[in-house]
Formats: sequence, structure tokens, C-alpha cells
Amino acid sequence: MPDERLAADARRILRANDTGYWTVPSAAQYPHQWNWDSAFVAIGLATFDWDRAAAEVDAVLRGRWREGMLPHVRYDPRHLADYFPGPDRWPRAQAHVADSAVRTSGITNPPMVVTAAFLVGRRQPKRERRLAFWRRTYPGLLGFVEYLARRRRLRGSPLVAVVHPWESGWDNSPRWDHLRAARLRPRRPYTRQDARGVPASDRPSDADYDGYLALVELLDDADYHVGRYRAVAPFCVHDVLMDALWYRAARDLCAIAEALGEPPPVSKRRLDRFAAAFEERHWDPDLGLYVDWDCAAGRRIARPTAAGLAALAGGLIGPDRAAATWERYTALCAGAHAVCTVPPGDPAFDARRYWRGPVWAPVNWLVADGLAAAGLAMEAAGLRAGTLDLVREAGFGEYFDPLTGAPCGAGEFSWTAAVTLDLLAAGA
Ligand code: 2M8
Repeated sequence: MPDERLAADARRILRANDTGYWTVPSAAQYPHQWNWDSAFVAIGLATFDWDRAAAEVDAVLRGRWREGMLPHVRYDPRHLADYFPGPDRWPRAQAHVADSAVRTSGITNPPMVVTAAFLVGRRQPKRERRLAFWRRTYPGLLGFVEYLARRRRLRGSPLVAVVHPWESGWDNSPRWDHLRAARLRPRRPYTRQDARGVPASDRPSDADYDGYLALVELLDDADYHVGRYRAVAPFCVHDVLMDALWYRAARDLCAIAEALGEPPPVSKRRLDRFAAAFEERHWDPDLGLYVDWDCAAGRRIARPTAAGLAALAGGLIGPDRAAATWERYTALCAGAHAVCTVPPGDPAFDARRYWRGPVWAPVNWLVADGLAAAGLAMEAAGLRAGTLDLVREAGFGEYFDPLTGAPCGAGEFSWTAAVTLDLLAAGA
């Protein structure tokens, strides 16, 4: 398929998924606004409709909590019956939302929206318009970066405490299998709705959902106070990708501040301290990969997944380590489409089950971005071209089977379309 046709299809999908207020990930499967989906969407929209891209960032900021958190879901009141869980599962969360007319979830997502705001701004050729966009979004972006640094901080570490698998965005990744093993059950009964349009075998298991809903209750009981939640909950992690994207967000925020003539919001000392803690907690010398840290058990989660590679996008992993982890991980995934979120030889690998193996376009975008920043230009170009080939062949699936390249999950998916547009615009 020629590039112009592919770009036209991607633009059509983003238009079709535009509610007029924000872009839904997929009208059928996810009818609300998702924080980090909208960040990728804004990057894609900026390639053809800058105003609409800027509005997407504004819409994420409108879900802001008084303490600065940007929630992972902002609900569309017209579609409450079409997605589970709705705002009624996060009752205490609603009092935290700065705008009392807005309904949100009670957890967050990796701060990609800060990076998206920076990249979208940079695409605006008119200096005044660019600065006006950054000027109006800066307080919300700063509030979010500081929320993660201050309210999600555990004693003795500058890294971010992640309190729910949905916050990571990698819901049922084997990285979080210790939650399943804890066999939590929610008090309130519930009915899943997520397998109405896609095969149940592609989705997280019922045991996973029990854990997700039980954590939601524990968070709500604690009124979203991490210290109180931690005292009773078995799930609290330093997610390698959340931490890497926090560091990236902090640096991108500093660049925005500089353009605005504001003092640096995060000092070099803080950044260096964060990077040192990242290296100490996330580097697994035995695996030769970056992995996650279980704060409850006080140990590394030694599972090989692509999260450690996507973390290259943070810009806090040196070029030698970047090259070595890329080589190591691609060797584990030889013969499969890049980048498998779990290597095919891993006992937890499942070619279609969501975050347990499949290829995801935004993950590829992050890995390629990180490879390029680490000086691995050829590898980055190869991955970008391979991602476009996959979409050309399979269409705009939510994600892809890494063994066959077949699309999985929902179709006409926004972040796949957005990443495609950005890769095409970059001349991949
Ligand atoms: C998936 O997560 C939601 C819960 O937040 C779900 O399964 O219902 C994940 O793939 C997540 O990363 C993504 O942001 C969201 C919307 O695309 O769907």
C-alpha cells in the first residue's frame, strides 16, 4: 500500500474516533478518554491538524486532580454503560477532580502527555502560537510531573510508586503476575464487559480482573493516599517504563520552561539522583536487561519483557547498555515480528493475549525513539520500517500477533493510527 493511502487511512481513523472533545482509543472497546493513548494520538494529530493535537492535550489536562494527578481514564458521561469499570467503582476519586463536572478513574498512566505536549509544540512553526500552547499547558504538566515525584514517592527513593497494573498500561504483563498469585478478590460483585467485541482468550483472565478490582477497592478505601494503600495492599512497584518516562517528561518539561523563560522546574541534581536510582533498581545484571522492582517484596521482578527496551526512550540509559539490551532482547525474539512484549521462548508467552507477547505500535515507537537517541540509527530505522510494514499488511489493529503478524484486539485503533502517521512523517 502506498504511503499516501496508509496516511489517509490513519487520518480517517483518528477523525472517526474523535468525539469532538477528545479521541477515544476505539469506539467499540474503549469509549472514554485514556491518558497515554491521547498522548500518542496528539503526536499523530500534530502531523496534519495542529489545533486538534493541541486540543487533545488540553482535554487530558481537563481531567486533572487537585493534587496534580492526571487520571488514566476520563469518562464520557454518554457512554457509562458501555465500559467497565465506570466512575461508580472509584467513588472517592470524584471529589479529587479539580473540575467537579468531570468524572475520572482514581489512578494514572506514564506521563507521555508531557512529552507529547513538548513534541506537539515543537511542530508549530509560529513561535507565538507555540509559546501560547506551552504557556497554557505548563501548569498542568508541571503539576503532573511533581505529583508523580512527590505523592508517589516512597521513603528513601526518588522513583515513582505504581499502585495498579492499569497505571503501567501493560495490564496483564507477566511483570505483574505476582498480583495474580496473591489471589485477591473484590468485595463487590462485578460483570466484565471487555470480551463482548473481542475473544475472551485475547484478554486478561478472570483471575487478573479479580486482582484489578480488588486493588481498586483498596485504593478507594485509602482515598488514594499511597501510604495508607501500601499498608494493606500487596501491589506496589517501580515500573521501569513509568520511571523512564518520568525522567523524559521532567527533561521535556525543563525544555518547555526554558522556552517560556521560566526557571528549571526539575534541577540537574534531582535528575542525576533519579537516574542513579533507576540504574540501581532497574538494571538486572543476570538478565542483562532493565526490569521492574517489587516495592512490597523488596526485590527485582526478573522477567524479560520489552518494557526495559521501551525505557530507552527515557534517555537515561547509556549507549553501551542500550546496544547490549537491544542485542540481548532481539536474540530472545529471533524470528518473530519486532518488538514482542514477551519473548516467544518465555513460559508466560501468549501470542495473542494482550500484554503477554504481542507487538504494540506505541511500544515500537518508544523503542525506536530510544534506539535513535542512543545512536543506534540503523536499528531504529529498521524497527520503524518494520512497524509500518506490519500495519500496511494487517491494518490498524489494537496490537499484533508477533508470530503471524495478524491484527488482534479491537480494530481501527487510534494509537496505531497515530504512531503510523508520526513514523510516516519522520520518513521511516
Ligand atoms: C488497555 O487498558 C484498559 C484499562 O485501562 C482495559 O483493558 O480496559 C491497555 O492496553 C492500556 O495500555 C490502554 O491505555 C487502554 C486503552 O487503549 O487499554
